[in-house]
Amino acid sequence: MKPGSQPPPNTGLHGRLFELREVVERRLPELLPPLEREPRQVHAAMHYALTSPGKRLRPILTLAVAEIFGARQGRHLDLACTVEMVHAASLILDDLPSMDDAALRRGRPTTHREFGEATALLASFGLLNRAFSLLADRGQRLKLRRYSTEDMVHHMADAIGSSGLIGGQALDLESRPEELDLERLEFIHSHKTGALFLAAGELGAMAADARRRDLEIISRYAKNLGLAFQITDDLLDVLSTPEETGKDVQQDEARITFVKLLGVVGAQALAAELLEFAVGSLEPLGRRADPLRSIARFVEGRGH
Ligand code: GRG
Repeated sequence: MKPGSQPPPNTGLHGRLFELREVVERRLPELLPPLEREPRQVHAAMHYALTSPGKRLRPILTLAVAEIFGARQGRHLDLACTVEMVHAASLILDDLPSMDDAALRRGRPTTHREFGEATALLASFGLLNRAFSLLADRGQRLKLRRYSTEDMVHHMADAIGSSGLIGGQALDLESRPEELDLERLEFIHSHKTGALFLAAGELGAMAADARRRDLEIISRYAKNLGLAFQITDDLLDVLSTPEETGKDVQQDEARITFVKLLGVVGAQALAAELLEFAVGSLEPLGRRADPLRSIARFVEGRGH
């Protein structure tokens, strides 16, 4: 470690997943415009939001999926990083005063608290556009047989759009607590959180030119993983301290969450069930899907 640099945060990731996180960490800042280039404030906010210490679980998922289908890491790393860029862009928006009004994210002031709202908004759109520009460029370089660059761009755009993240977020904001039953809550979060996990997994399979039926296996796995992840996020909110999550805790007080509907034990049971489905769908891939089983175990561990 360089003198003066910070130790990596304790993400709870081990083995290959930890190594993949390191690889992503090193690459992310290299993919953004340099800090000294104008508009400096927007570029600083893009770097701030993207490189603050997150788990990098979504790009790890992309890389792990691509690896099990035999892709070489150097070829799909930047594609995996585009998923983290979209995630960082969504976190900036999610934290805004008109949305969650959060003060703290990843143990630091949220982007709008640090740079002001206008710069935070521009940084979010800057990250999204950088992600799509990279996706188009790196997708083309892969010269795949089964998938086109357009397939990748479509998948990502759909994941973010009003039938994905934006849709889930909109329904989350507009739903009155008394309208929320388990079915609606699952619908909201399979879009708001699940859609990007799905895109991350599918992008990994496409980047490795996986067969269509293997892509379907990954889609089933990633859908269940994404929803389980959100449930464990709700569990963390009640079971952890701000030091552990890096977020304002009990931020969910006014919101309906899986824990509020099902209780801690019920939410843990639902997460476990979804993860069992996720892991069950990997059966045809045999032992080579072990890294994806490790990701599922990691997610389950967060909710205890
Ligand atoms: C236009 C990209 C875009 C989005 C607009 C604001 C919005 C619509 C959607 C919100 C999506 C969102 C932030 C969902 C929450 C997902 C979630 C559980 C985030 C926490 O993820 P972690 O724990 O965070 O992986 P780290 O910090 O580790 O990356």
